[in-house]
Amino acid sequence: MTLTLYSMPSSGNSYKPRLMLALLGREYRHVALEFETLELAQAHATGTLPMGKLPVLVLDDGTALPESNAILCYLAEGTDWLPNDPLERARVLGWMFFEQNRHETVIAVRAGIQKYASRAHLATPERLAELLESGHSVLQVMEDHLRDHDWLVGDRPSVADIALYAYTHTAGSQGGFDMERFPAINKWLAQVAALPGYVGLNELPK
Ligand SMILES: N[C@@H](CCC(=O)N[C@@H](CS)C(=O)NCC(=O)O)C(=O)O
Repeated sequence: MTLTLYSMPSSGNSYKPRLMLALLGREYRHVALEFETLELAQAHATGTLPMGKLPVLVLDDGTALPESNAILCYLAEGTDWLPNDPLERARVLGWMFFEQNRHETVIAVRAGIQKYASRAHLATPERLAELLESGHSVLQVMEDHLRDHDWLVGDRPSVADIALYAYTHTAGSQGGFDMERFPAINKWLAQVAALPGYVGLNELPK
C-alpha cells in the first residue's frame, strides 16, 4: 500500500505519524507543509486537509485521514503497538485523549506561542506563567504513573507512548518547562529514543 503523509516539519502532532511509520519500518511519500508558507496556504485552498489541519495520511485509494492520534491507531492496527484486549486498548485511548485534551493544549501551546512569530503576541508574561504552572501539573500526572511503570500501558510501548512523546520530548527545550523535576519522564523519553527505527523530530524522510 502506498501511503502519503502531509506533515508539518516543526510540529509535534505531525511528528507522531512520522515516528510511528519509522518505528514500523514502513515506506511512505512525505509532503512537508511548514507553518505560514505558501504551500500550506495552497493545501488549505485546494481542500487537501479535510479538517483544516496537519497531519493528514492519504491511503492508496485516495482516502484522506486527518487527526494525528487517529492516524497512529490506523497505522498500528494489527501490530503490538495497539493492544487487542478491550481494557488495554481503552487505557491506550485514555492516554491519547489526555494528550489532546490536557497535555497538547498546554505543553505544545507554551512552545508554539514562543516559537511562531504570528503567535508572539499571545506570549504575555501572565499567559506564560499560567501555562508553566498548568504544564508542570500535567507532566506530574505522567511522572506519577511512569514512576511505577516502564511504559504508559502494559509492559511494552504503544501508540500512547508515541502520542505523548511528541510534545513531551521538547517540553524543556521548546516549552521552557523544568524537566529536572521529572526523572521518571526523562527515563521514559530515553527508552523511546532507544527504540529500533527511532527518528528525531528534525529527521525528515528523503
Ligand atoms: N488535533 C489535531 C491538531 C492538528 C493541528 O493543530 N495541526 C496544526 C499544527 S500542530 C496545523 O495544522 N496548523 C496549520 C494551520 O492551522 O494552518 C491533530 O492531533 O492532528
